[in-house]
Amino acid sequence: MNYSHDFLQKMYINLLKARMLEEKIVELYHQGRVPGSVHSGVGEEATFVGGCLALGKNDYMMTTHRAVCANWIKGIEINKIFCDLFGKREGTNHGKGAAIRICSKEVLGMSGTQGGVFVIATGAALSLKLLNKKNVVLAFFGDDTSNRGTFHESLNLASLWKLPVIFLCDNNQYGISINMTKSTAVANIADRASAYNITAKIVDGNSILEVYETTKEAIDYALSGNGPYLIEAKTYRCRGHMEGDQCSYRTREEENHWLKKCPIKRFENELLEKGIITNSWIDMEKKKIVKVIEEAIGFAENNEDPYEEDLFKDIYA
Ligand SMILES: Cc1ncc(C[n+]2csc(CCOP(=O)(O)OP(=O)(O)O)c2C)c(N)n1
Repeated sequence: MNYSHDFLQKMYINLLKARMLEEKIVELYHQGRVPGSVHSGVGEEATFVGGCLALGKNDYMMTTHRAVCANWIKGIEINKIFCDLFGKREGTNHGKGAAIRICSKEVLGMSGTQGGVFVIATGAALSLKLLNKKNVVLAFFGDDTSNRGTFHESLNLASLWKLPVIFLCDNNQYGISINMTKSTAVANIADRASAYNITAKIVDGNSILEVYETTKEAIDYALSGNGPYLIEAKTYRCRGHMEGDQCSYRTREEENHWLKKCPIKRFENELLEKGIITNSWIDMEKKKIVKVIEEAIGFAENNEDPYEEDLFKDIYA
């Protein structure tokens, strides 16, 4: 596909935003400023950003516990994201869910319960179909989560009812400390799609262009009434399952091998070689992002803690 320089620059800026946000969250966590747990998405940004950029404003997106950055790219205000991270009142979950339960109209929410994403995304796609809306749901999920029953039940119904849902697996090869080869009976998550008559494609999850183009293809496919689509993006979780994990279950060689495949550096080099961006432009864009992030942190730090009477608001029972 041919892209304008403006669009490629926009993609790169979004990759930078994702990386800088993920790194900032890690830093704040280790300073004791983020309560709860942090599951960093460093290394997987091309998958999250490529998928989100393919979506329209009224398409839905859903993530797991890992992709805080995807929420920013999809359109949630950064001030709100930091309020969530700090457990403040003006966060999307009003101080009730910290880092892994960001939730708003643009995104259906992060699912900290492994497998929740499939049922919620499939249900949302059913409502889009019943309401005759020309939109899709993009559901990110981890490789290990495809071992849960909800994956199989949801894919079956989504296929049977031809629902406009795209299941995008960020296959980072690990479920906590277990390599996929020890937990999962198939070599590729995409292999599971044929059991439900679902079209699937494997992409390089560290290539933003591959993820973006395939997600666009999947959206066209779903909007033409063909039903769901599964994308498996092969990538790597550069940090531990959660902050504090020493990663004693894998080798430093393996980590270094993947560090060299950094999705941001890779796209940066491609654009630099083509003269689409320059080093001084990169510095300028980084400074702008630092400012936005620092201002959002300031906003959140000065935000109120939830009130006692907020405790039972926005919950079902
Ligand atoms: C129902 C349920 N069972 C177990 C857990 C604990 N748990 C949290 S993340 C995780 C592994 C997830 O692996 P994967 O789906 O590959 O996503 P990743 O963490 O690699 O992004 C597990 C078992 C949970 N959150 N929910």
